Amino acid sequence: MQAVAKALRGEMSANRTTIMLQVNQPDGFDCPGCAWPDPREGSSFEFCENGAKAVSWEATNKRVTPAFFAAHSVSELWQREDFFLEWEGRLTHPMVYDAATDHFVPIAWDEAFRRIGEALRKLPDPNMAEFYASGRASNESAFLYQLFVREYGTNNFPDCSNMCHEATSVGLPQSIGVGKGTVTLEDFHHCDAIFSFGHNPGTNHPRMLATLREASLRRAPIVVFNPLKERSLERFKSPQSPAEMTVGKAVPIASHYYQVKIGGDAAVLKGMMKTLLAMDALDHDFIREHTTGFEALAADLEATSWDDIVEVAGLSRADIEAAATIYAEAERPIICYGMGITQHRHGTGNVQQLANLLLLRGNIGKEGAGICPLRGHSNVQGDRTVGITEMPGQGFLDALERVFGIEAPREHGHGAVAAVEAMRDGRSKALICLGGNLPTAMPDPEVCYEAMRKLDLSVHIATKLNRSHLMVCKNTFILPCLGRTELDMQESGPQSVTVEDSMSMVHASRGTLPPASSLLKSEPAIVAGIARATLPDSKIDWDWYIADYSRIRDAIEAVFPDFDNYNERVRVPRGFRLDIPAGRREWRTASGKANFIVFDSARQRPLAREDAKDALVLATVRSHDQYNTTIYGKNDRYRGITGRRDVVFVNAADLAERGLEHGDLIDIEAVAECEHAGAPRIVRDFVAVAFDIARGSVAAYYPEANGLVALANYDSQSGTPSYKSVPVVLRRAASGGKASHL
Ligand SMILES: Nc1nc2c(c(=O)[nH]1)N[C@H]1C(S)=C(S)[C@@H](COP(=O)(O)OP(=O)(O)OC[C@H]3O[C@@H](n4cnc5c(=O)[nH]c(N)nc54)[C@H](O)[C@@H]3O)O[C@H]1N2
Ligand SMILES: Nc1nc2c(c(=O)[nH]1)N[C@H]1C(S)=C(S)[C@@H](COP(=O)(O)OP(=O)(O)OC[C@H]3O[C@@H](n4cnc5c(=O)[nH]c(N)nc54)[C@H](O)[C@@H]3O)O[C@H]1N2
Ligand SMILES: [Mo]
Repeated sequence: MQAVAKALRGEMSANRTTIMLQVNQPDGFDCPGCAWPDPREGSSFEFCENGAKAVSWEATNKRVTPAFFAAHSVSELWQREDFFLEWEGRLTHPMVYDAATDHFVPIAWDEAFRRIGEALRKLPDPNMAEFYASGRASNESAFLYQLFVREYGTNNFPDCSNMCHEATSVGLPQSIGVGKGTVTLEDFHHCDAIFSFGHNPGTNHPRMLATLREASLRRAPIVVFNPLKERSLERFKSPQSPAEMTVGKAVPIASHYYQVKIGGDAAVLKGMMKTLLAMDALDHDFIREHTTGFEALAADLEATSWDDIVEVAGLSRADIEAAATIYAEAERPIICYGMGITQHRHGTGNVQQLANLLLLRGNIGKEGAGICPLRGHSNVQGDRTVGITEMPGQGFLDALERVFGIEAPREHGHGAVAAVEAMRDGRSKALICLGGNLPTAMPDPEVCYEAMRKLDLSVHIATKLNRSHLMVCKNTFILPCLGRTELDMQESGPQSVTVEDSMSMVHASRGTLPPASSLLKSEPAIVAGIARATLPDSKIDWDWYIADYSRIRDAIEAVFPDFDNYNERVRVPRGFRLDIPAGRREWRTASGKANFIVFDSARQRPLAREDAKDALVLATVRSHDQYNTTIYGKNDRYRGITGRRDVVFVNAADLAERGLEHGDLIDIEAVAECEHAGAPRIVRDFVAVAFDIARGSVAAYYPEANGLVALANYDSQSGTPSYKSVPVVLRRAASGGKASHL
């Protein structure tokens, strides 16, 4: 709890601090930190230092007012660190960029809406506008947003999912007919083994540690595959257990920790499946009754040699066989995974191998077993559910047309990479952002920044100032909105919104704090304001929906039968679960069965340019002190880093082989096969940190290392950027020095 108290101190006044008591309570607001669900009884929020940081970051007493913008020009703000921009506090007034003075100046809401509407109407084609969404938006704001955009006439919905779990959204429907996890929190109480691939829960889903601890205490094996030794996956001290806190005895988490090479998971999974085949540890009845593609999978596994598997995985055959044996002995295993699986050139293939492994033993659709993607943003899954997607299904569009009398565009639109490419090439001229920090989160900042500056219109609906707002173009607006913690008062009274967690539970969230400024509008109200001004002949009475959000929920229910009785069911504490057909062994795939999907091994040997000797593979990761592009501080407690973020974690033997040492300043050059020699992509003067990480694998922080990731380097199936497989070479920095501190 000490760390939680520290996270709050100085940020919030005493009465604001009591807000913590309402986080993730049935009548309070949903924690904006992550999408891990809460138990039916009580809340595990008290565990969560990083949830506390996310809440206090939003509930800060500091303000970014027109006086702040008058004092700082955009060029000056551009020179400041990302940390400074957000640290200055909450946005209070709608602002517009004034090129003559290079300052943002206040503007009245109606005038801002009018000018935005005019600019959008002026575009020759609605497909020249991009409508980004980050995953904090509630179901209500996301639904209205997509409705507006489709009535306007495009399916250009780049969103943070495109950089995150798109490999899940694309991969799992092909495998099991649904792009979401199949387990509930309850299943974790019944499982007898947990396999964890490529996620770091101590930092990114801290409340999950309570669940892992409980499983460890009842001696369920927890098998971890991660190139880095992440301390919170090794052991955990529960703040709720006096014995663990005072005597200092931590509970071990991982029973087995395998340091797979970056990008080696598909090989590991193939090795595990090959072992199951050899042991004949398969559920033949399930395979016969519920699946297709087994023969092709088996043939491919036979044809794949152990030598290849071992080389790509970076693990011995004995280790992989041991892991497979634990899996085979479990009656009810759960597989959890995060960005270490999805953010690769073959992210979709990775996800599908996880599904294959489960299907071989009938481990989907039975209590205590299944697949568990750890979603990122607290409502990223819900935003997708209610229609934020560039690839809408025809049935959904039919329903929109039927319910609202609009004509929905049928052609698929742009995801995040395609949106940036279109802006870069001048094919798109407007960008509206419902939250987030798109160009900072994307690969290749230089390309993204330039693309932003070429637009005719950019609009940022945001709680805090960030770098994307400073990439100004002809017409740039910052529209300040209410956050989760704040009271949302509309004509019919205080409003609740709803969100969906990683396990498909939909529940209400109601803020109670007085808004950071009397001028703030809610996200749904801002979307409605833009819609009204853009579509004078709209079929939709936008203000009527804003007066009472239960009307928006009724509309969601009318479009999606799954939300049957939405307003009633969401009143129940903790809400209700959306149907996951695969969870009851109903496979909504084209074949009507669950599909084994063969991993094309050629895909795992991509990466480096031919002339690149000596390449290592770099993953960009989060520190303990950040929320995506929001940097809270420069420490990374569990990895032992203090006061800096310009570090690169390298195996000591890999350093020695290059004549380098811990603390040396080094330059990192990306050598992806899509890079042109002669146009080097380099970050300079990073500090080498000798770390317990797999040989051949290195790691650095996001977003500092984003300059190494090429926009063209993504998973061809899902479009997810390969933030976690960038081939690089390391060399002593031209400056030649050593870090002053580490
Ligand atoms: N406090 C906090 N919470 C957050 C966030 C945050 O930034 N801060 N972000 C939110 C969001 S949007 C998301 S998507 C999630 C992200 O949550 P995570 O998925 O945990 O995110 P990352 O830190 O990117 O890295 C995941 C892990 O993958 C490992 N890894 C890297 N490459 C590989 C590989 O090839 N194979 C395997 N097996 N492992 C690999 C890394 O060592 C790291 O431990 O967290 C959400 N929650
Ligand atoms: N190299 C590298 N790049 C990555 C990743 C990686 O692992 N490595 N991870 C990727 C992933 S998984 C993701 S999800 C993306 C994240 O990309 P984004 O979701 O675009 O980025 P965030 O940093 O979460 O956005 C932060 C901003 O959101 C705004 N904000 C906060 N709360 C609210 C709110 O309630 N409403 C509104 N309207 N705005 C709000 C604030 O202005 C804040 O500055 O980054 C991706 N980029
Ligand atoms: Mo994410």
